[in-house]
Amino acid sequence: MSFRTTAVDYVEDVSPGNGALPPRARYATSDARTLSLNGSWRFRLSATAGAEDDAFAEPGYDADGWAEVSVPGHWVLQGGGRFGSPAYTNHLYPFPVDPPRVPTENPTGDHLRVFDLPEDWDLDDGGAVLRFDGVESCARVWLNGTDIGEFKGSRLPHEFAVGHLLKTAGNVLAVRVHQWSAGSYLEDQDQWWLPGIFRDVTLLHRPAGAVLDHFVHASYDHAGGLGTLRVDSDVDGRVTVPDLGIDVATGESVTVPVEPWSAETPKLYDGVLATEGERVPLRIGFRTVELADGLIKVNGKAVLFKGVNRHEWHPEKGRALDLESMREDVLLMKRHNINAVRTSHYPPHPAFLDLCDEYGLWVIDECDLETHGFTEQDWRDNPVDDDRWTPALLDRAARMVERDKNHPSVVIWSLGNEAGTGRGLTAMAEWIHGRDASRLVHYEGDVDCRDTDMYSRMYAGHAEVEQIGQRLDGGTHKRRELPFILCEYGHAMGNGPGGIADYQQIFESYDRLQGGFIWEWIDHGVKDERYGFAYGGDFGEELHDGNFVCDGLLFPDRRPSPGLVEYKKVIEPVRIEGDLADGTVRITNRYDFADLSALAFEWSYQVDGETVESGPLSVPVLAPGESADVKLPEPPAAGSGETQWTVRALLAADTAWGPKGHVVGWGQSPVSARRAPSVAPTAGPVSDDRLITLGPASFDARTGALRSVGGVEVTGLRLDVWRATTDNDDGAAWQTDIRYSEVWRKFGLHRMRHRLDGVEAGADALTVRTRVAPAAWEVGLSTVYRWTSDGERLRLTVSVTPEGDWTALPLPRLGIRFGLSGADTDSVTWFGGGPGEAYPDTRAASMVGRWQSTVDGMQTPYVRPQENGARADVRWAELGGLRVEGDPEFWFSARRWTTEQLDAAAHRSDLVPGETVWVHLDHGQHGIGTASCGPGPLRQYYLLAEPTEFSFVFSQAGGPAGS
Ligand code: IPT
Repeated sequence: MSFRTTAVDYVEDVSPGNGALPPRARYATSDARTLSLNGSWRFRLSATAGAEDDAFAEPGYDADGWAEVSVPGHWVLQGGGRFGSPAYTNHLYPFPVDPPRVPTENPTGDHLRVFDLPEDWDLDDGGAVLRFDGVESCARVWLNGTDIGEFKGSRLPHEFAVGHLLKTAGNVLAVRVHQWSAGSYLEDQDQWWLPGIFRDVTLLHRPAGAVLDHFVHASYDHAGGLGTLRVDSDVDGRVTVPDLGIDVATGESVTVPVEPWSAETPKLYDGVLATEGERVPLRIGFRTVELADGLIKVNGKAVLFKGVNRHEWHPEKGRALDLESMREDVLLMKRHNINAVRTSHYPPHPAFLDLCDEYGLWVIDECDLETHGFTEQDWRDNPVDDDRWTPALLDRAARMVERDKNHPSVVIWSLGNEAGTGRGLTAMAEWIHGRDASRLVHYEGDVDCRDTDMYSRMYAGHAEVEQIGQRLDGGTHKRRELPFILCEYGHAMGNGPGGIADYQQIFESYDRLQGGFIWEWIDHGVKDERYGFAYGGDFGEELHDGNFVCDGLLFPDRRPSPGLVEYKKVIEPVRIEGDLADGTVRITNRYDFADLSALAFEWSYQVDGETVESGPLSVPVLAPGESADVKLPEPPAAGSGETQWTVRALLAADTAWGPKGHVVGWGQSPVSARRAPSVAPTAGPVSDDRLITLGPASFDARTGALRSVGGVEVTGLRLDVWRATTDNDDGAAWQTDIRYSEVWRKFGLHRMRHRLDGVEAGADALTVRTRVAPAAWEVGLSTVYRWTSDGERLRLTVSVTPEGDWTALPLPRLGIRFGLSGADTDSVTWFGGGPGEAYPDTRAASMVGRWQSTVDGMQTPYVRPQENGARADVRWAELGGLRVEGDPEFWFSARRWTTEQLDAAAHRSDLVPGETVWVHLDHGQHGIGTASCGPGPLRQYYLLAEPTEFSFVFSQAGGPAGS
């Protein structure tokens, strides 16, 4: 008996499918009836594609014994493990590369749903269409026992004409879904492999004379302020736009004064396309996208993309995203000053684009195409360079363009991602250019820009981007004439991304650079009882790429990570700067289209981080690009202390995406500088056999170790250079740059030993001399702790002198750590940078003020635990009854586990609070960079091993503050 049956041949066929209708424009609703077939479906899982025959598709089949799954959904995320599990690979195909063949082990889900038509659905009036918005990866469909076709193209819609098959009641819809198909070779995106009917299934009534395909052309002439509208429709009808007094026939152009659409001012006009059989609502945005003067221009102006790459993700539902999560994504983007989305790496659920139109985001709509795994064989046999696959590629391009062509937010079509180069891509670009000349075409893999309208790269370092900005990068003649975008940069894996402020500064310095898109929006962690959030490998995959799937600006539950807060600040649309001490503040409008009329400004004045006065600041309504110097009021009469101005730009009124008072941008400037704490060494150490006392402190007489300060017990105080390496310290395996965590571990910076060289109780100081060094190497840090006191306060000065050759070895951190009783240490107050985490190259959003949190609240919950939670520029901090002042300011963190435990943890669930709170006071931290996929920290953020001295003053919290 032959195992392969004709019934499953289509699975391994390079063709896109059979039986589906030509693609057409998508619209959310019309007056024609629709029936959602979402909900609970009967489900049967087989291990292979040909295991079961087609009997289940026959009416009357008894599926009572079957399980159930929710549609939309992925079966591997349902059934508590009964239906297999998710699997994650970045670019490796999780099956042998033998295109278009797939493994015999091909999980196949039979889905069954019986439905009645609503009573008033008239079967004699016109036809009906069955629409699948997304099925991974290949489906065959039967309605009432009739095989209506099969399709591939997971994140693309497929429609079938089914009117002739429908009955008023008891319709049987059977869908067989195969996890692997020839299509899987085209869908090698860096994400979980998640089979299933993961988007909506809908039955649409198509009355006689209903709209078929229609194309809304709505351009804007910025010189005249005029919009031109023409709606082409396969079925003739009329187009009305009441607010514009438009009433024209389809195919006819009309030009009227309009307000244009932009991501900043997303003006949509409601219209209707009425044919004999249907009234389709139109949401029209007038805008013109063009390549002019070597720049991407919309409505005559060059735009600067402040973008993110967005995969669809929900920690429980995978890519079966609900509307509320989509809206949350858009609102979070808008509230964090993001103005653009690349829909990496496939067209999103269509409702997401409706939201982009409505709230205002520039969209690069990317096709569902990636063949990255072929890189392992130097791109040999790459489907995009093999004519047999071209129909499938063109089908994908058409399904994207036709579905999404009426969205004003979509300004650029992208052919796909990481698919090498080849004739198939050229064919796609040619087809798209021919079908829609009103948008530009993007593909990063086309380094010569043969087929594309912009030069695009990913993860290029700062210096190279600057060179491109200066047009010194060479390349083909065509490329040299084109604008540049970084379609991916700032890899947001774990702690980071570092260095994005430096990128932004470069983007803003050269016209050719039109911004970039952070990789990526959200961590794809899977909610998991064992781990909190699971990542690659947690489901026993034989091949996987670990936590590389958690590299977003949002945690999997959509809580913003510090990276998003940083990005918000870096890309803020209004810049507030200047030496505020001279009483003026310079405000710059960095929008491309909007003036500042939507914003209200507010000044406040802080003494020692506490606001003593605030008030409104009147700022002229600046046009895009304009600046003004605005006079601040007389500074309040404040006593001694450190003083500063803070100026904020807020939403003046509620908007569609943010409430009145939402902070859009801010700036700060010192007025009078901080006075460093000084302690006159009036008390001297007093020793007995066991203890040395010095002012409020006691020390072990033999080791010189601090035991207590002002009654607060302190353990384990010593120099610390180690941090639990971040994903960016670890770097990607393929990086050619130095991967610092490897070097650090090689030289033993995680296992430094502390040799005691002497404890000297002098007249006015206790001096403890040590050498801190790793086994096996001659490098070391000669470290002297010098303790003095004025009787009430205790000052520690740490002097560090590197010994041996450290030139190639920056330090992860340099500071001290010590333990406090966990039971007595919970709330934390500090004056310095906050409220969130910051590191040398991720500190733009760190605002100087008085902040309060708890030890637990100071932790950043990276899915894979790693160094986190440092607060920058801390003048003083209080916790566990202790007050610490820094000279100079320091990096402050505290946690209920040691750095070693943090370093060893693979998931949050590995972090078990101990009895001690470990406090870190760091003089320095090494930069973060983005070497998990991209360049490491810039040189200026290196923490070099150099002779260094820094001090802390300890006293009882709440005691006399004095400085
Ligand atoms: C780049 C991919 O385009 C993206 O999908 C993602 O995998 C990202 O990297 C890393 O998270 S490809 C990279 C190897 C340059």
